Amino acid sequence: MENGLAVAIVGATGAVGSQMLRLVEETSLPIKQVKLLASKRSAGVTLTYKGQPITVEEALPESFEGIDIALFSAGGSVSKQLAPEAVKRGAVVIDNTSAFRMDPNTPLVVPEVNEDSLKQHHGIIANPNCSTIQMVTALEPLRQAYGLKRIIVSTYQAVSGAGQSAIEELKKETLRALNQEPPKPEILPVKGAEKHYSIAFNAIPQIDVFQDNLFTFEEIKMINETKKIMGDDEIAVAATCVRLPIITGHAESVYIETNDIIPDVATVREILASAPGVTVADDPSRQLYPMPIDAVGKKDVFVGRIRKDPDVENGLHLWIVSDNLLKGAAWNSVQIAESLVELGLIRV
Ligand code: NAP
Ligand code: 3JM
Repeated sequence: MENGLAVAIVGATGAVGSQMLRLVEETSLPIKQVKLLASKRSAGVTLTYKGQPITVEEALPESFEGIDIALFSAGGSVSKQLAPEAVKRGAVVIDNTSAFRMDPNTPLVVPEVNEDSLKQHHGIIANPNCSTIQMVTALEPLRQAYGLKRIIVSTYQAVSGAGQSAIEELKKETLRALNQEPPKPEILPVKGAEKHYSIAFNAIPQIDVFQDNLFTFEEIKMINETKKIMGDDEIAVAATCVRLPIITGHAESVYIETNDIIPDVATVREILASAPGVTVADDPSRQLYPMPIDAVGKKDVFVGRIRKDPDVENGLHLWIVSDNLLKGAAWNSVQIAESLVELGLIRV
């Protein structure tokens, strides 16, 4: 048999899947075959991989015959149905949905934070939520240095996190507003919800559905996933997730309380500057801070506006920005695939 990896992308036509395809083109992994899967609707569509046309096929259980790595990004119900079928056929699944994230048998992985947990996988590896990934990537080096007692985060999230149709809705609603036409939202804040609100020139404090405890599911994902990835249920986490009229790039205002007192901001900048996957952009004297526009297309997590709380000696404020489709989704997944090979957990 030919050496190399056969990789399937499930949801290849979507906002996340199309980024996965670009990153699979760039990776140094030895790839012998790429299979592109989506729903019946897109079967027959042609996408390109390294300049060669590949026809998208309908994702079916038998699609995974001979596949080594399956990158799933087609929603939770597709993952629940097809990820076990892929595993049954010998594939390792890297799943971008919330379907398996909190399953105790499924590692939930951000390679910069808990790469070793990949060793415990049973066929499925979960990729965390976009907002969780960028936050834990930036906070883990500070947790290592000072210990972490509490996190309070408010997010400023881009519409691409809700898929291709939400990007279209932002564009349409913006045009309608500029043309003084009445709003006609059909997707946001949540597909299929009773009410929809226009995202144009707005801020919507609802991402995903409400839970009994009055938090939204996006907020609950951030809370639960952060504890699981950092391996510490004692960290207090509270989140408020807000959708903004930005196409790509999530921003987060993050407040942390550490166990040990942080000496000064310069030390925090040094720790973060030497951390993997993190870039510090923090110089108020030059008006330098991260913004979603500058993060688009980049793989790193950007941190700025670092300040010590004036009243709480172990309190620190940070502003964390990243491309939600890259580190928040597709890049973290491809990184996991690269880690699996580096750790010898997958045969090439
Ligand atoms: P999207 O732009 O709406 O794309 C959805 C993709 O799923 C399309 O390729 C679509 O194919 C495919 N699909 C839909 N139903 C399917 C079915 N029954 N069988 C096979 N494929 C099907 O959404 P997206 O933003 O790329 O997100 C996709 C999923 O990834 C989300 O639902 C979410 O679970 C996850 N996600 C994760 C993160 C993260 O933070 N890790 C971020 C965003 C999204 P068609 O072209 O055929 O419709
Ligand atoms: C981001 O199953 C679905 O309808 C997808 C909902 C969704 C998720 C999720 O819960 O998997 C949309 C956008 C995510 C995510 O990454 O958590």
